[in-house]
Amino acid sequence: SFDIAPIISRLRINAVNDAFSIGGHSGSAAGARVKDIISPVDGQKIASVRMAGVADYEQAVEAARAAFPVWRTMPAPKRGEIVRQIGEALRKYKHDLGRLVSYEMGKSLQEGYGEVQEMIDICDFALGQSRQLYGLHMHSERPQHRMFEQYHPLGVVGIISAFNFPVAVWSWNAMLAWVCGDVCLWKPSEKTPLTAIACQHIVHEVFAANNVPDGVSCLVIGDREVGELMANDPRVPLVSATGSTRMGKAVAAAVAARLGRSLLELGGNNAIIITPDADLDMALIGAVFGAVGTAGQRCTTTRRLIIHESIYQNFKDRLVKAYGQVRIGNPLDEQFHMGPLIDQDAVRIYLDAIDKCKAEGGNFVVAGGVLTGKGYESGCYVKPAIAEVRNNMTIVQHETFAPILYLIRYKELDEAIAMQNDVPQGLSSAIMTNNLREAEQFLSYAGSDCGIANVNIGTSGAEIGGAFGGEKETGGGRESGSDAWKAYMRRQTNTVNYSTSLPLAQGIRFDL
Ligand code: UN1
Repeated sequence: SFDIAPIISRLRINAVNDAFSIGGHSGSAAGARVKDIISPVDGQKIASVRMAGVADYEQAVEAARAAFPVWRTMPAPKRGEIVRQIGEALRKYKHDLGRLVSYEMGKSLQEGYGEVQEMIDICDFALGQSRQLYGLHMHSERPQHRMFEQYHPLGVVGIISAFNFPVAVWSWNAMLAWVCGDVCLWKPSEKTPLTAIACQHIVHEVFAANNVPDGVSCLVIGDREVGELMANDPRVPLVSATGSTRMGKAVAAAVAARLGRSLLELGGNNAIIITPDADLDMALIGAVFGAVGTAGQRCTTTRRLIIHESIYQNFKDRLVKAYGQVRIGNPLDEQFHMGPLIDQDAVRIYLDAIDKCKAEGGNFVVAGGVLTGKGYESGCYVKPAIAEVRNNMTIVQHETFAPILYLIRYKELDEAIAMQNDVPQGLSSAIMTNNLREAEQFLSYAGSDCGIANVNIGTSGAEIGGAFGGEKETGGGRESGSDAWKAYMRRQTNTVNYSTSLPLAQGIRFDL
């Protein structure tokens, strides 16, 4: 059996004391509720954490506020240099942190390492960005006037992250926020607090070596209540939240009520369109990895395949055969492709979705089910399933965070694109084709309505350099690369008059 203890100790997780943490100092109000963190891999308890209450939250947010004036005074490239050092520290801890991600969350070891790599990549990106927080210069309509804009830090950025990418999505937010001069208050998923505590220690090691005040990185382990405190707190000008659409709507409403900003990255219902001109070998790998990778628990997971009728039977047969080769088991053992779901609640939701799909007339060509017996003692391992459905079925319109793949057939590309778009979510999408006209139509204004649209690549596995996020119920936010940094700053337009008179804009005359 896998021994997590040395990793826990190398990552310095003394979890029971870590209800909240301000830099390297952790604490907990007396009487705090204790939660056991159970690995979905083997059902063993990894550690217990204390859940923060209002007083803990208060201490953390005040520490963050106190650190802000110091941090924002440091030049952005200097902040970038510190983020570079965080990237170096993550390289040093990649092996341990990747294993802990895999053990606490259940994703395959390859994906656990991939997640840490994604953090390292965003550190590199943020370092470069720290010298490129550009505003524009514009020509004034008035003589001897200079007009320009600049970006200033916002203050405390609240980050609510989900269990499925327990650390990478936090790092997209935190690394950019830090180079932008903001301070961060992080509420990780209560299902995966240990990786968050490990990251807090890694970051603190670097911050302490650079005399950065503790409050620049604050962590609060808690449940929904802590998220609500953050969403309602005017001291937190930006709340960046990743998770379900239900959670996002609640956060958005609370933040909007105080006219704060929210940055939302919510559910997806991602489809791949497979046309007669597709390379079917590539389509097969893209579809299978997209559907079973991370056991179907990515927001970018491939949930629907929209397949042309002329290749439908052939592709379905190949898919069924490929699913027969997917090895399910301990994600820390690299012979397995797919690990467990996060917990038994997720298993119940998966089983319920299968029942609902059947009740609506779905035809399962690969049956699902819960795995039992040796190696599956945690009760969280399930079989990836495939069902033939209609796009308008209620269950197909819904994002089920599990490896259930829906097959839909189409005749005309217009119809395929319409079905791809005809869901409430708008995160990721893909077309498999070697036909230029089909590809360009898919990418055009009349094509995919998603934030991410790929050609000959599956729906998951975006690189950090692009803006990440989606439309409609996905929440509209963009994180990570491109100009996503702008969400973490406030823009100020400046006009300077260096003449000896005071001409008014729009030619208005006002003489005294
Ligand atoms: C998520 O599932 O919340 O594009 C993020 C991907 C990963 C990030 C997924 N790079 O699949």
